[in-house]
Amino acid sequence: MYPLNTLTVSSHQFDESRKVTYLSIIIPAHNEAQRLPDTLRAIDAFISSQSYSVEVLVVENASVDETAQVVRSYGKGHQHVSLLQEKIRGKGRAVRRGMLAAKGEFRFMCDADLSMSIEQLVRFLPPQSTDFDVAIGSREVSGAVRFHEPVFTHIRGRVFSNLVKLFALPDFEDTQCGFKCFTAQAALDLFSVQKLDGMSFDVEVLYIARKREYRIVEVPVDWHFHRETRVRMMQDSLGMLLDILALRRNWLDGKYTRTR
Ligand SMILES: Nc1nc2c(ncn2[C@@H]2O[C@H](COP(=O)(O)OP(=O)(O)O)[C@@H](O)[C@H]2O)c(=O)[nH]1
Ligand SMILES: [Mg+2]
Repeated sequence: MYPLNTLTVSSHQFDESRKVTYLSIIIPAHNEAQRLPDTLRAIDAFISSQSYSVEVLVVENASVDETAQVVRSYGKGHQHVSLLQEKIRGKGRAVRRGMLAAKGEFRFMCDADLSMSIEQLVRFLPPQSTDFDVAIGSREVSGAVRFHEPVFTHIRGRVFSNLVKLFALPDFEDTQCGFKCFTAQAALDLFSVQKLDGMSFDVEVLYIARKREYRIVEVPVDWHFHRETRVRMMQDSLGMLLDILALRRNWLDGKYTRTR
């Protein structure tokens, strides 16, 4: 691990020969051609105010819009931005690909809609968060604020959270926030055995992390509801419930045994 104060050059002056990437920002993107340009610009503005090296990996799969082209063209003028692609749909599949391909000492997954402003990323890194393997954004812990969330959406989310608590992770109030930071070691260890390709991969990753006694911290976030969603209400919700019920069985069956 490289403490912040050992990397004193700005990201633009960064000495490539040291080959140290401090932070990887991994953005899963499905049909995000509209939202991504603003997001990439906001991330770049944030990066330019930080004193360490950052790479941005956008992982696209199965989009029917211009997501890939948007990222390719943005990446031409911004060499720290790369596009990775998978053929088959699934947020879990995309995040796994990004986490395993990343080079950063810290690997941060980040929803394309920036429902949490990117400036809050500093809350997930030293010196604000220390002694962790996994730092998860939470909209429920003390200090978190939700803006403009419709009541029904909130209730649906809470029902899901309570099912997660009951069947898999009793200690966490919010496993689904799209902003989570992993140390390189935790990312490689967890995502190399994690299997779920869809929206419930967060629960699976945290379940394995808990079983392996990783240090998991919850980071309060200010989170803004965005109506536009890639979640398919019936299909994804049902799939997520079945996935959660399968987790403990998978663990008992040794399906998460380390491969290296
Ligand atoms: N690569 C990829 N990203 C996905 C997929 N489904 C959702 N996402 C991304 O996951 C993030 C969260 O999606 P969003 O629609 O904001 O979910 P919500 O906030 O829960 O309604 C966004 O960056 C989406 O583009 C998928 O199948 N593949
Ligand atoms: Mg969203």
